[in-house]
Amino acid sequence: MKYRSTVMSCVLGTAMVVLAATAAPLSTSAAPGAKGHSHAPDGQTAYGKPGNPKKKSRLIKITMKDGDGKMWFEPKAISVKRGEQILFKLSNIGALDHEIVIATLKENLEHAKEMEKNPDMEHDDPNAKRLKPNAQGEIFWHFTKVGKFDMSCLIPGHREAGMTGTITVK
Ligand SMILES: [Cu+2]
Repeated sequence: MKYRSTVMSCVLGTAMVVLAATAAPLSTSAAPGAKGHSHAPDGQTAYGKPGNPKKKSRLIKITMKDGDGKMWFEPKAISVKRGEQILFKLSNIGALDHEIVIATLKENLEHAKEMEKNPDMEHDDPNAKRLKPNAQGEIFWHFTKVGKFDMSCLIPGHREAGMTGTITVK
């Protein structure tokens, strides 16, 4: 529930950016709520934007696993070409709930701290998916920017237990 209000504040933040831009087109100052991540009108972020299902995509399978005190994704490293749309087919074959959040490393580390305060925060954003054991899901993402990005499970303790990986966009 807490997360939804965070999303709302992000939406409000975007609205304020738009209003500020209308009032003073040359202003480049950040609006309140814009820190951490920004939401452009088309969902553009520092790590890309939600995919367009009408355009072609490449499928990548990611499996979530846990056992012996460890938790991880398979594969742990993914390589993408700039401009590619990726359909991530997610499968949780572990014994616990898991999630995957795609973002910059900085954003995911900040987000992880919020999650420690609000462990029940659930994600249903285009860049994130939470799955119960034996559940499957999808993320459809358009990698529009070159860089090295992070994919992590932000349920408290999981990233630390190994549930993190990298997405390199070339
Ligand atoms: Cu997890």
